Amino acid sequence: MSSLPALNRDELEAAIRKFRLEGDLEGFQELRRGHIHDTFVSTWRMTQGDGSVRRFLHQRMNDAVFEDIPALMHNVAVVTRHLLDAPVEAVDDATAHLTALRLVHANDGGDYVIAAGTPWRTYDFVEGTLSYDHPKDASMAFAAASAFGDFQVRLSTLDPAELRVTIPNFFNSEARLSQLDDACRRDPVGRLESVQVELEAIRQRRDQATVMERALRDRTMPARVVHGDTKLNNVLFDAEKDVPRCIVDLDTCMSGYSLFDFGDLVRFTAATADEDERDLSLVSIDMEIYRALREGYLRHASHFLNEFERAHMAFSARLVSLTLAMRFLSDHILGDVYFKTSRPDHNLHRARVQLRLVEEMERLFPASD
Ligand code: GN1
Ligand code: MG
Repeated sequence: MSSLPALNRDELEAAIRKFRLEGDLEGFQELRRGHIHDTFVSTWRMTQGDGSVRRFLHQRMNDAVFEDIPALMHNVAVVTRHLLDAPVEAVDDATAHLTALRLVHANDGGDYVIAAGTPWRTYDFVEGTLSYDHPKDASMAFAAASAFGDFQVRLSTLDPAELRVTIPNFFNSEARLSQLDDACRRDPVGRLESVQVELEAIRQRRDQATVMERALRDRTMPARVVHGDTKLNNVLFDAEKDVPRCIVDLDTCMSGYSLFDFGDLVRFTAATADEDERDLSLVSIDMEIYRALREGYLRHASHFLNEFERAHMAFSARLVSLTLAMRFLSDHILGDVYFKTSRPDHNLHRARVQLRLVEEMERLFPASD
């Protein structure tokens, strides 16, 4: 299981106190979310003024996954600043209440600190919001997709070259396939024999892995700044009004291709089951949600998508699922060294869900849809 070394309360408090936070620390607790970092929330009572309470979100960053933390934090700082400065172009229900994440500076003025041997960062906690693994209804899916489309529009004025590559080939399906091939050649924990069915499903679709990379190489499709992890739970919704308030998890904001974000949004949000469901008969695509995601995404993104991109929306949903299946399967074969796991064969179950989603998408809509 890939996770960071355990932490005691004193170490956690020492890390938190390295940031410019005012008032009395009342307490902190862990927030269990995500497969990569460790997240905590602290509560502070103001000693001046009305004695109100403020909360902050702290993350112990996983420097095994993100080997270049300065580059990662450079990107987060550039993107948050750009979002805070960029005006919202078209205001509608999905974008009217959006705010950007705000980093809290460390006492030394930097954007992150090293504490107990690992890197930490702090954000303002976005109060009064909730996140969802499954949309309540089609209008929530539409709003999330619309907010991600708007996010891309606002970042379209940021030169992709300003952002550093934090994980090489992160969006590159060809490279993910080579990494899987490599994992199979090494087979370090002897799991290869037991994953032949999954490997065969990927083998039958190998050709798909080259489509987007070829289009990027011959400039049929432009490289653009993307979010890179557009799961529904990376949109914080207003707890009362159900409208998007903030897009979070900016770690993979880098140069990529726009449809990656659309594909990732579909494979997570339109899925009828959890990402690690064991009963594959429950895993399919909710077509009403799928259609709402398309419409929502196009609400803002249609202004800049070119002909190739418009023609490959459905394909991208298949490809992003297939590629994530390769990643989960590689990690299973390598002995679970990347994604956090909490049960045996967790990554294998996750890979199976993604492969089932690919099959369901193939059954339910054409790639050229
Ligand atoms: C990881 O940790 P989390 O849940 O934000 C992963 C994404 C995957 C996702 C699958 C840096 O994101 O690429 O799509 O799991 N992030 C990284 O749930 O690898
Ligand atoms: Mg993420």
